Amino acid sequence: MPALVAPTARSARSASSQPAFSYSSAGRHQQRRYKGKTVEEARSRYRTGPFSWKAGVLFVLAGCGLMWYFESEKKRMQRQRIAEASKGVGKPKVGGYFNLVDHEDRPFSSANLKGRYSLVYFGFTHCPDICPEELDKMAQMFDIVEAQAPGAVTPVFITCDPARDDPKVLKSYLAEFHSKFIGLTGTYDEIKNVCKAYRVYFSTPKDVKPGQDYLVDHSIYFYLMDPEGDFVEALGRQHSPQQAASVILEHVKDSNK
Ligand SMILES: [Cu+2]
Repeated sequence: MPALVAPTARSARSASSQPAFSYSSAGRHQQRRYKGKTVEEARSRYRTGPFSWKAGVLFVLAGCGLMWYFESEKKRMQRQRIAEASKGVGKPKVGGYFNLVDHEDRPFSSANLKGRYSLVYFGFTHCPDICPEELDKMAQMFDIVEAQAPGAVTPVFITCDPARDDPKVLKSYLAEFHSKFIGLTGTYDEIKNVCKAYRVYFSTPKDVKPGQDYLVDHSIYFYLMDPEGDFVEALGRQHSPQQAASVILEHVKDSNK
């Protein structure tokens, strides 16, 4: 009997699950094959079975990938809808042709903005707090955009107060915020028309005496215009500089596709 039950180290491991074989060479062979098969089966099941950890990880990754793809596609479609809706027929057009002068007293028309996105802000240099705050914000978002897409966007400040904001005033004022900002001014009527084109509320008094102090109401929006000069989206106070920059960069990326 001792020979019968002298198990090898291997068979000892699975002894409990093995039936008691009688000791014969055929039986021993069978027993080994049987054991070998189960171990291999167990191993292969562990490696490639439908519920192995690798398959699980792959499954989760594929799921995440698909979700990411559909989410980003959905967002892209939404942006496209926003861009298309603002171009749409029957919608009041925002923006359009203008012919003004820049902060260097050079002629500057809407044609100078073609070929690139532009970020257009309306304000006036005597504005006590809103314009300085918004121009700081504009400088921040412009820097973020520039870092990722250099030269993609032209930042423009159009004054609503042409009587006081001549090119020289614009130049020194805007230099405090960003060296790349382009300041635009013109005659009272030219400015009134460009405000009208951009749907900016215009309340500038017409005949102001020199030295007279007055405030100008104006909308607080950054108008994102596409390379064709069509309105894309208005970025407002609800956007942080980072969020606004992300919105701009997404549109810029869409247009490069
Ligand atoms: Cu202002």
